[in-house]
Amino acid sequence: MSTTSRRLFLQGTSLATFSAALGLPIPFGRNLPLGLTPVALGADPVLETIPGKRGVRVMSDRPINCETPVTLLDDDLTPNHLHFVRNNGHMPARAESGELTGWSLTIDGEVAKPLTLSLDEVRKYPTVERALVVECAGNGRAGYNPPASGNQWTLGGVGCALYKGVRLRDVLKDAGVKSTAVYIGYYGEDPHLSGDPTKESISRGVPIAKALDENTLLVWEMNGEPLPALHGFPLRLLCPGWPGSTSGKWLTRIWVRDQIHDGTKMTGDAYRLPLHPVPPGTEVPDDQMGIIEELPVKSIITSPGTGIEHAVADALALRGHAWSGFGDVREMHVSIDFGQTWIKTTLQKPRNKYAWQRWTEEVKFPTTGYYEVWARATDEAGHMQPMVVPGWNPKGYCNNAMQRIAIKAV
Ligand SMILES: Nc1nc2c(c(=O)[nH]1)N[C@H]1C(S)=C(S)[C@@H](COP(=O)(O)O)O[C@H]1N2
Ligand SMILES: [Mo]
Repeated sequence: MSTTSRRLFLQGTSLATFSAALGLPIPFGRNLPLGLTPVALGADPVLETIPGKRGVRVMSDRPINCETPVTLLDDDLTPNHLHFVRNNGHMPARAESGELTGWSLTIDGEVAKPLTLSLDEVRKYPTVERALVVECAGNGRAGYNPPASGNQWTLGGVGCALYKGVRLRDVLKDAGVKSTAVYIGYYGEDPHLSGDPTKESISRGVPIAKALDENTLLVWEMNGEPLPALHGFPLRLLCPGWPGSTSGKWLTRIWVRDQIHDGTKMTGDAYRLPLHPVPPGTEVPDDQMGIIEELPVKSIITSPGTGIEHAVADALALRGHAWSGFGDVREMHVSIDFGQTWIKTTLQKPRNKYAWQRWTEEVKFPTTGYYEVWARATDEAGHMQPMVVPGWNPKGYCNNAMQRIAIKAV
């Protein structure tokens, strides 16, 4: 081979590889200098924007994962363009095209009468509208040490949007759930990252009791709009209070199982915590891990942002939200003296169960200097947020440590 033809050969090989990895042709590929990797595939292959999102922090774009800066989470209802995204696979073509032809939802397994429903048929069940928190179980992962692999969520892997849909229980009752039913498993249309059509990106579920809970929904609308492509168009499952991963997007099937669902990311250490506390960094055998169910009580400070300067003569207005997988939040406190004393804040009732609750408070600082505001929620089950990161776990789930912000009183 001549030097030129060898160069062209190498160029062709790498272009084909790049093109496959990007999932796109590279029209000007012949101009790409040999040895130069496309930016989108480089060491930090993160696009700064995701179509449909504004202001979010993109952690990865293949698959798409982005969190919301905590100060942008102040709305009672998180707008669609600010709601975090957690994808495990590629976006389904249907979500991007908005095409409904060929879509249906199948309910099968341990049911007397399997159902296959069009979206119009799903919509015929009694409609409910609920503001619901969706939180990724990995939200807060960045706080663990030794660090856990995966997206380094800080505080913004959470949102509370208004959803319209029907109760899953009404559909399941129509199908006639058998007494052998113990769990449901969902399937969605999102292709596996490898492109292998026999693999699912994720297929999780919940025990039948949670599936039949009146708050577990099948939803097609988010904040008054058809479910956005990134959030599961045309239909998604919502299991509020539980790991976001149980709320299957781009839903096509619910399999009623006679055993705990064993789909992708149900087994091993995925979405599981050690059954007993372990020292940080421990390797925990699979049989010592249990499935995460209710997410722990948590709160955020949405205003002010950390690091502000504040005039010591003025009261400082604090605001945020609090929520828990175990029911309503009962009390919300803040401290400006590193936890010596606590001020009970004004806490609103949730709009409905599993919506987050607004808290507000005004504090005054005694003198100029450095302060921290610590924020701590307590739920009606009596759980309180810990001051430091809770029990270390191999995948870095369920970090509900109090949020702290820095204030310079001047
Ligand atoms: N089909 C499908 N459903 C899915 C996922 C996914 O990758 N594919 N991600 C899950 C995870 S891990 C989370 S935290 C939530 C995120 O929902 P959101 O992207 O609407 O915020 O969706 C869940 N449902
Ligand atoms: Mo998640």
